[in-house]
Amino acid sequence: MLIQWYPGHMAKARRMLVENLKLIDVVVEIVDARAPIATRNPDFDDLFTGKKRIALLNKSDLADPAATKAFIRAFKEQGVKAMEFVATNSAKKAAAVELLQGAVQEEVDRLLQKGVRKTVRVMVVGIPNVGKSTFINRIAGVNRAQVGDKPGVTKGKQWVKVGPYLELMDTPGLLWPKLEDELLARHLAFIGSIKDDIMDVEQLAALLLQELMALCPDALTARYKKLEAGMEPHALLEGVCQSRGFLLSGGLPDTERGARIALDEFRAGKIARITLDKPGYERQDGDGK
Ligand SMILES: Nc1nc2c(ncn2[C@@H]2O[C@H](COP(=O)(O)OP(=O)(O)O)[C@@H](O)[C@H]2O)c(=O)[nH]1
Ligand SMILES: [Mg+2]
Repeated sequence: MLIQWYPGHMAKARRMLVENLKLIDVVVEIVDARAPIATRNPDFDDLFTGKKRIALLNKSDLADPAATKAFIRAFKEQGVKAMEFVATNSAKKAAAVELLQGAVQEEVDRLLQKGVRKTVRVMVVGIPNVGKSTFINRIAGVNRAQVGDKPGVTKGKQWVKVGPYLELMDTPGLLWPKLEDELLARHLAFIGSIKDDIMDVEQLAALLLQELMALCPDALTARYKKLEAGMEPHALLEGVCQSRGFLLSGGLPDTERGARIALDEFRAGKIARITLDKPGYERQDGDGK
């Protein structure tokens, strides 16, 4: 399904992360709350062995709140500290800073007894477009990390100081070499973590509409009035065009326009707050080897 999944610059970025690991006290992995399994990089288990790790379920404003809570419980059961977050507002900023610093509190206290105030260094990692840079800017309170609405905006390494004793390192989005799980691949594509220009958008939108019809039929049919349960994926896409009057001369549905609109509206949270992944799902790829 996907070409150019693991471009050369990612292998280079991975090496850069490894070289900087010795400087790091805590690793914060940002995942997308709409797909907390699909947006976790399975490679990170090997890469960050022995490091303190925190999972941050970002964009929780777009996800189903009950599902987010279930995922946080599941992370905690695996021994991973986790919290939900919305990097585009400040509501949980203080709680996040506390979680970051608390992750190495023992070491901070130990050094303090020797009269040394430790600077906690946090590496912020994750796949492209989950909100790493937005998170750093939120925590640091200034616009210092570059933010983009497309994957791949953060190219190099970037340190950002948050007060005198906390530093965050922004990193480029990292994927893993083999994406073999079709369902998770779709979820990544639906939320926009894979560049659209390497996929067939019409096929992608049709599959998204099919999945939404199963997950939230009421919200979907309320937004696009011509849709009905039981329609085939391509018929759903045509139904979006009919609902919006996206017709070409001759009356044929403009499915390319319909596809872009359906994807954009889903990604902006306009259909409903939806979580695509299910807690407990066992991934079929990416053992990192
Ligand atoms: N709705 C919503 N959008 C977010 C959130 N965090 C980041 N974004 C948006 O997601 C896009 C990618 O953010 P960016 O920080 O560049 O991602 P990065 O590639 O991981 O550094 C931008 O358009 C952000 O405004 C969030 O919590 N909620
Ligand atoms: Mg970035």
